[in-house]
Amino acid sequence: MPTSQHPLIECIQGDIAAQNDIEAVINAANAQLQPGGGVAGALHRAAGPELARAGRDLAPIRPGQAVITPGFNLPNAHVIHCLGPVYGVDEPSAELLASCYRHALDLAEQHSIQRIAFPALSTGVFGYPMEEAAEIAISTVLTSLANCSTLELVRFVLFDEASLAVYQRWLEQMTDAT
Ligand code: AR6
Repeated sequence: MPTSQHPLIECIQGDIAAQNDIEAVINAANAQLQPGGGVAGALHRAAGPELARAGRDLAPIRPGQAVITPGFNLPNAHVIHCLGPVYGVDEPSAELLASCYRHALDLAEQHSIQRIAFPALSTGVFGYPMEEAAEIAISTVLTSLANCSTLELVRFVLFDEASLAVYQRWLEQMTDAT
């Protein structure tokens, strides 16, 4: 069940490639915007080969950057591709991870997107500890939403129950504190 400690933010357990009611899904991309494992694998499989072709024109991207493409065969009109930092390698990691969330939300605003879904960027292959990554994700989105006018829903889609619990706790803590 989604949580609703904030009117515009929810956290669910699920698959980022199966968010049928969302206009833009965020990809945990690689610099070349090509298929990979985890999130990038799931989104490219569901979108079809045109997504990789669209990526070729925009690649490479740098850690912290975000670019937008159509969603092709996905149920979503857009994919926003973010290159998260590799933990302990791309520094400052926390700033680069926050920058991914900020740039993704900026792109959503520019394209008048109302409903957006994020996976837990950098917490898989890129090794970012879930606890630290969740704190950055939630705090950055909360701060950025204050300046957004078109966004109506930011959904965090977590792959497993443990990650969902971490996100829910941070969301609760930070919305109680404000
Ligand atoms: N839906 C939602 N979350 C998922 C899914 C899914 N289908 N699959 C995995 N996760 P990752 P990164 C979770 O590795 O760390 C790729 O190969 C996963 O459990 O996808 O940013 C790219 O090509 C983890 O918590 O992204 C890049 O090279 C989180 O999503 C590199 O990996 C992110 O895991 C990007 O690494």
